[in-house]
Amino acid sequence: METLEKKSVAEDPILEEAFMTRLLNGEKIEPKEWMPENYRKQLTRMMSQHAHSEVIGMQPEANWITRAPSLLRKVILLAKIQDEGGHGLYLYGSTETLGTDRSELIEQLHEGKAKYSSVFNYPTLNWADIGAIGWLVDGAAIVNQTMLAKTSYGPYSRAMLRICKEEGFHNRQGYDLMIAMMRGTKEQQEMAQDAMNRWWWPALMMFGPHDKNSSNTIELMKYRIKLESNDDLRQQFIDRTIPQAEIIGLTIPDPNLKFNKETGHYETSDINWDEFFNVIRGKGPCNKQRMHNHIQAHEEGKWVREAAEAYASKHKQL
Ligand code: BYC
Repeated sequence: METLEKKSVAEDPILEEAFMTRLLNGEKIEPKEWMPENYRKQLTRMMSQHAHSEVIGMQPEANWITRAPSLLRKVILLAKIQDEGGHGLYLYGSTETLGTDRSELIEQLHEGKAKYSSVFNYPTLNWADIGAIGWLVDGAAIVNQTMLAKTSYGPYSRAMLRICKEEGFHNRQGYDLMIAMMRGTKEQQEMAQDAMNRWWWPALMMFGPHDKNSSNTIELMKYRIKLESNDDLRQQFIDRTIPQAEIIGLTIPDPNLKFNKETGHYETSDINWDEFFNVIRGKGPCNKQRMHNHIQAHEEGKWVREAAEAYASKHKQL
């Protein structure tokens, strides 16, 4: 695919001031408009990481397609996984508008230069994990993405609007699955609690490190790419999810959890940050497997890309 010409110049205080004024006025920035190089770099990093997460995130759920307990659950799961692939496509497309070709973004992922969400490096061990992913992982993603729908970059913001609508369905089907398990046998209830125990902390880690350790937040907020901090978003997720767990009889795996009546927020134990940093450095339980599968699928799909390119170039000549 043809790479868009990069329009920015590295430093230009006058253009930068005009750019910042546009951001303060709540204007969206569009692909061919001038933007500071750091704005482009931060967006490319974050959006490509987001695209990779959507696509890698298909793997833990796909693990259960052949074992879904009913035709209805299988159809729902297939539709959800297909949606995640579509989200990856919108996001790669949006990222390309910043001037980096998708093949380069994928190369960065395969070389370990680009990240994807830590949460997808955990295994799906029982059927209730599919419920926990929809309810907790998509639930965390929605909190983050509802904020990103107001981001300053037009193509990212528009992709988020559509993605959030689909994530709403994903979240709902996950919670519905957990409700069904909690209404089931003692064994099914134990499976649901086991899934809750294993996915709660990784879901909280999705929001990234504490604000004081978040190297990118200040610049991202200055450029109105991110409008709220990691800790603020994480707190919103905690506050809305705990009552949902309690109402269906699930226990949050945190002995120190308490509700602070004065602040109106739940307080949790601190997250195991050693675990988080290990996972994002490639040492989580499934990092190797996820990358191996992605690289293999990419290589096996080479002929499709070649055929599509040959067709496109022939079509251009006609
Ligand atoms: N995992 O300065 P910080 C989905 C990295 S998928 C891995 O706070 P930032 C779904 C961070 O990149 C939806 N790495 O970063 C799909 C940085 O390293 P670099 C996924 C993480 O950017 C299928 C360093 O740690 N959502 O819904 O300010 C099935 C310091 O962090 C993580 C998105 O991708 C992490 N969790 O904030 C089901 C949302 N956290 O890059 C569901 C878009 C941090 O400097 N992304 N790091 O080397 C974001 O909103 C932000 O990038 C983050 C991090 C909140 C993730």
